[in-house]
Amino acid sequence: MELDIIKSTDSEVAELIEKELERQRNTLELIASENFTSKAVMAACGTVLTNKYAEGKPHKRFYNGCENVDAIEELAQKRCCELFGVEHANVQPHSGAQANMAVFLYALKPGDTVLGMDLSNGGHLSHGSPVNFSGMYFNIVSYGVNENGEIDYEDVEKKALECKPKMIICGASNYSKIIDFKRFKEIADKVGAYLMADIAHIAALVATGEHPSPAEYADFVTTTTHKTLRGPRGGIVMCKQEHALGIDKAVFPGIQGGPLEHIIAAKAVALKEALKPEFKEYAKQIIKNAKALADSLMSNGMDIIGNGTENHLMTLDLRKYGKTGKDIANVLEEVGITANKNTVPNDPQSPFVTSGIRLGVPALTTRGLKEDDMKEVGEIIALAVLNSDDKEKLAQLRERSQKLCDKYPLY
Ligand code: DSN
Repeated sequence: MELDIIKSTDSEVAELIEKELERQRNTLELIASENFTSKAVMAACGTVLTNKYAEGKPHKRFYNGCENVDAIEELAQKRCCELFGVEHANVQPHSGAQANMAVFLYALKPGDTVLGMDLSNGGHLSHGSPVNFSGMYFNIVSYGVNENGEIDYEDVEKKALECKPKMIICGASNYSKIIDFKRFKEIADKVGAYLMADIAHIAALVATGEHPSPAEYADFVTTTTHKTLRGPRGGIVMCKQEHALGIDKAVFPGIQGGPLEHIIAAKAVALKEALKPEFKEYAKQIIKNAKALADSLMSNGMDIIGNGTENHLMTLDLRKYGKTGKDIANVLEEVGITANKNTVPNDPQSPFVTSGIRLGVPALTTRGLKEDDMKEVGEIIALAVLNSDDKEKLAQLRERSQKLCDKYPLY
């Protein structure tokens, strides 16, 4: 940590960073989209590369002095193509939403129809939410999930045949089943639509074969780099060679200016880590840990949408206890567990209140927790739900979660 250097210039910011480090060390992180990068990834973010402007792409920049960032960006592209088995990768998007926006800009005209997963059913803002550019400038038709939290592919096909979308989006922010990319491709082909797969959440699982890959089916594959992939905050668009030029132009100058070469360097480092055999073990452990957590919660009487999980996350359904996601997320924070409220299928509560909690294990798996530990985490969560008004019991649970934090030190 470079905290001492920051401290000598700005003690206020340094102190807040220090507090955040302590928060991360002393809480159990179950937000499904968060993770802990390696020190190497973090160090790359804080390098002299932040000083460099490099609009354009490697060897076709608008400014001089780009030979080093060219080589770094090419390394990131090459590693990404190798890891995901794709023909082309643009590693410049500042985020997953920017990666998705670039695909929209390249593949669609304003007003075109897009079929995407509804946000409150597990989709993403940038898959057509009315409050996002995607929902404002395009005609969005949404599909959802059934009570078991599964995509109804018949329904997706029916909707596609009715609305004839120019693009279908698959991939989600809260979906605990395997996504059938082949089936989505068949539907897209029936109506002549592009297929975009947003694998932000499951990137590590896809990269390591723990989840089927969309690479051979989707025209565009987008991801973030900071979730299961364990890199810096950022996005990537992958595509077949025929779309490479158009996607590159959509990223720059279409929606972004200068790329963040320090973050691209960190992406390169993370992608190198993800190509190592240890990363395969990490992805396997994510699956085992998620299953262990779901089993522990269910054996302690909790309802999980779909009765389990096939990936890294699950949704705890609080309806039978008459409790809300908003309240329980706060209770969990009190016992040292960070998670987010989330809607359940056909949620009677608004998205600001919700009846569910999304739980994901990538960060705790990075920290080293194994199945037995997840059993304990499941018990702590269940007891917190059942005793949410009992301050004394919650204090005891806080001690139990602190024990796990102490057993697996962070940084
Ligand atoms: N905010 C992310 C998540 O939590 O899934 C999606 O962008």
